[in-house]
Amino acid sequence: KLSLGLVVLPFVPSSIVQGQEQEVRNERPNIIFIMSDDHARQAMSIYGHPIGKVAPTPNIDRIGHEGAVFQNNYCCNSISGPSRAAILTGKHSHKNGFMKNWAKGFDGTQQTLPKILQANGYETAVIGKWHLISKPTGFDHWMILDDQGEYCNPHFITENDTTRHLGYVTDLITKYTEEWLDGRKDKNKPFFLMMHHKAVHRNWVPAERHYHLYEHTTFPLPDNYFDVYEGRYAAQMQKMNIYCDMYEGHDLKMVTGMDSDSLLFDPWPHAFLGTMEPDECRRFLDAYRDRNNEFHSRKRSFKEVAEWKYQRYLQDYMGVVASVDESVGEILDYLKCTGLDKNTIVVYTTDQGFYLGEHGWFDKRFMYEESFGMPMVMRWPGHIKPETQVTGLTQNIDFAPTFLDMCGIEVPRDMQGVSFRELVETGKKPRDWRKSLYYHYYEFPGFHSVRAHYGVKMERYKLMHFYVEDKWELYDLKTDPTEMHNLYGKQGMEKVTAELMAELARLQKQYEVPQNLCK
Ligand code: SGN
Ligand code: CA
Repeated sequence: KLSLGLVVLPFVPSSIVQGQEQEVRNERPNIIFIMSDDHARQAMSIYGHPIGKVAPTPNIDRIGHEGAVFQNNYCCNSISGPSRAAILTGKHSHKNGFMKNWAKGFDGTQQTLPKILQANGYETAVIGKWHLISKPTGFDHWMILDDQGEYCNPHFITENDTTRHLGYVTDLITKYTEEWLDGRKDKNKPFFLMMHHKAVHRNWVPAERHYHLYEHTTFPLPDNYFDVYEGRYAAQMQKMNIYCDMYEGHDLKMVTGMDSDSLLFDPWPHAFLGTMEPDECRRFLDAYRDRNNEFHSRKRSFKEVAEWKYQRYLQDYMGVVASVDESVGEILDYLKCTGLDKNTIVVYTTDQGFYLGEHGWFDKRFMYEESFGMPMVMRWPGHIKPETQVTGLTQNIDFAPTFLDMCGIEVPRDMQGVSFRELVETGKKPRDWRKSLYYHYYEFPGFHSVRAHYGVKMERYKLMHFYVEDKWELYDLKTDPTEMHNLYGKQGMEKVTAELMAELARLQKQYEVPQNLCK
């Protein structure tokens, strides 16, 4: 039965990798969309960054090696709820109505990807972080974390109740995902599963088996860790600096002194140590004791403390990544064992990028590359060749149209994203592929004090406008990939600036951005 006025097209694979023909069945594919939270591109070894080299992610990389790695994938608004809403709807924030994390709930009556898939015969489920201040719609099964969710013994919400579940959040989500896959009612139906981890979100509490994993690892400090933000107004005004703004107890697990069990500043104890059972809490504090004692064993300069904090941050962050990577490995093994791997598209991505000490920061929100970029890998045997590199500009608003296209379902005209199926299946950019991306961040005032801004990214240049304060920034990503030198207003940049301004205006018109949202 069709609804929403949609047409199911006969499923014809648009390209078949030689030698794998026998594996491609003329069936609509299943989709497992695995999305973590705040997982930086720098922290996935397939992207070749020095951090990924020190702490590799072999299972996530496996998806990319067996399929495609997206080199230029971006979000449209670098924050959780808005990115999730863009993925569900294929629309920019101003169109789907979810522009900030905390303003109002997602309007679940609108058209969404799971609803369309469901109406076209897919069994749909979401398990894990939802973070849209609303009940999921369009899912046959849902089991979501309460708000951001807790790392230890988290609460899950279902249609019936909210219950605390004993265990580590990443492992529980993996378990419930496999249980759902096992228990699907009609195994002849294709399925669409959104598996959404809480990890790697703040405050970076590793699974107990990983407490010591990176304890003695030294991570490479970014060159611009001590950035002073010259010529960049909004960067000067933010509050997301590792050595100034990170909470020493909550985030860095620092204690008051030698052999102390009292954390330094932790504004939300109920969401951290308070979630652990007494024996778990003891083992946690014991695990950090020697390294915290070592910190207190001598006096350190401001710079030394700042560098120490970076190491502690990365050790915990990558410890949390380790369990996500294990989870991905487990799901891939599950698919192989059950034979589902042959006709299942597997995606691993995250809701937006993140800073791992670049500019001295953690968190996201800015249109600078680290947080604007969204790492993504995708495998689909018989359709995506191993080791495919996707270099065209893609964005989270494209996911819904792409999945519909891959499932042989017509893409509704009002979706603003476009299908990148051809890009990923051929590894080549169609000639008319987009040359620019639009970005718009709204959440100010808000956590971390990042000023509202919109902007345009083209292959080489990026223009950003912090519109409330009317401050512009322009970067040449070829000569300045870490965006340290604001070229706006500099001599010789007039022509480039005019071109970017025109492109920005064109995109705002194309996407129908109301002018009152740009002031
Ligand atoms: C929490 C975090 C912030 C983070 C937002 C949004 N503080 O409020 O650091 O920016 O979530 O993150 S915490 O100490 O409570 O974790 S998002 O990924 O959900 O958008
Ligand atoms: Ca996030």
